[in-house]
Amino acid sequence: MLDKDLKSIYDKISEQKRLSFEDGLLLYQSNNLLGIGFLANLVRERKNGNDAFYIYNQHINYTNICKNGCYFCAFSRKKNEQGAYTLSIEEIAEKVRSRLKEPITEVHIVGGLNEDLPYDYYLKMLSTIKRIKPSIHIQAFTAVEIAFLAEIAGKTIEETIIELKEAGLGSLPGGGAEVLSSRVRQLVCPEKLSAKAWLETAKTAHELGVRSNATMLYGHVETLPERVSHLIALREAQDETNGFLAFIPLAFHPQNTKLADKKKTTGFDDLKNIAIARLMLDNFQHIKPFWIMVTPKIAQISLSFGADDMDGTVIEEKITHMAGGETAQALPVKELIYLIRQAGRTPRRRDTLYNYIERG
Ligand code: V47
Ligand code: SF4
Repeated sequence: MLDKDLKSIYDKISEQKRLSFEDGLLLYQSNNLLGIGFLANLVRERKNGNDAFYIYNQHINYTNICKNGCYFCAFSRKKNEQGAYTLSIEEIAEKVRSRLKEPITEVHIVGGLNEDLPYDYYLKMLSTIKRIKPSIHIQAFTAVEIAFLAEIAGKTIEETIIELKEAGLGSLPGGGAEVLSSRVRQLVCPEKLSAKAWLETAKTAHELGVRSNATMLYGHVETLPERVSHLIALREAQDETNGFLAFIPLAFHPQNTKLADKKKTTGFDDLKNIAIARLMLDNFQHIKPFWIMVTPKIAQISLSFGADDMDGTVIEEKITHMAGGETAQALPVKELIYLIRQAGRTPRRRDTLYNYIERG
């Protein structure tokens, strides 16, 4: 199953040696999907045994009005454009209140960069949710939103994170990383926070005790070496802070975007990407395919290709669905458990920080 090139990577993996840029490129250039998956599975089982995690969570996208207008985004709107929306604090509160009976442990909040919202809106959003359900972990605002909030508040990134944390922020989602390359950002999101600033913001959060995720949006204009460099940039940041919880590859959905001429990613590329991430990111504990983007079927298979986390119930997702995503809006817990069991793994309900939760 392993040809000569993959055998050399097998040797490194067996000795727990770090893979180089060249190794990463070699993996991306190989079409030996089963060989790459086999290697990734070795690392996956070494790190997480037979566990496959999932979480009972709820997503809220508070506004789609965004000044950035990234070319890959079908979710964002300009202020007066049809379909533009902003949820009031009361509407957000109602979304949380309406599901109080469910054992949701995390609310995951991401939105656009809306210049009409005051800094206070974000603080109120956090404190209101915490008042309604004090035990909930709020995973909110990507590094891009954090940098924007600091700008509108006239504060440093550090001061902003401290205040958000006091208001109830638990951790940051991993969005906004896209591909950490100035060439790619210039082509697909020229207005967005730079790669360097994204990494600095994530590291500042980690230093303040706020963990975060990291993502990579793949399948548009990026080259294979740029994917490898992205993974290495994350690995180096993780060496410094150890603050990243999980890596989530995000498969680009082209429909309704300015890059609509691009093809959708294939299952082959999705699995390869997950497996290579598992192999390159030796200091990340968790690799999480987002089933909303890669489909529940690919997410399930990926549990044998390096992944150890099925994300969660999600409940109401807009970013992928506005870009032509055809997956369901939510997966019932029963279905997640079924998919995990059918893959021969042990389902583990987790909280945001990957502590086991007994199912009630
Ligand atoms: O940064 C935007 C991506 C991200 C498209 O941390 C698209 O657990 C695909 O942060 N096709 C936001 N992707 C979502 C996000 C996230 C999602 C799931 C889990 C976690 C986590 C975080 O969505 C953006 C961008 O990279 N995105 N448009 C699109 N057309
Ligand atoms: Fe705005 Fe985020 Fe969409 Fe970019 S990806 S346009 S920053 S909402």
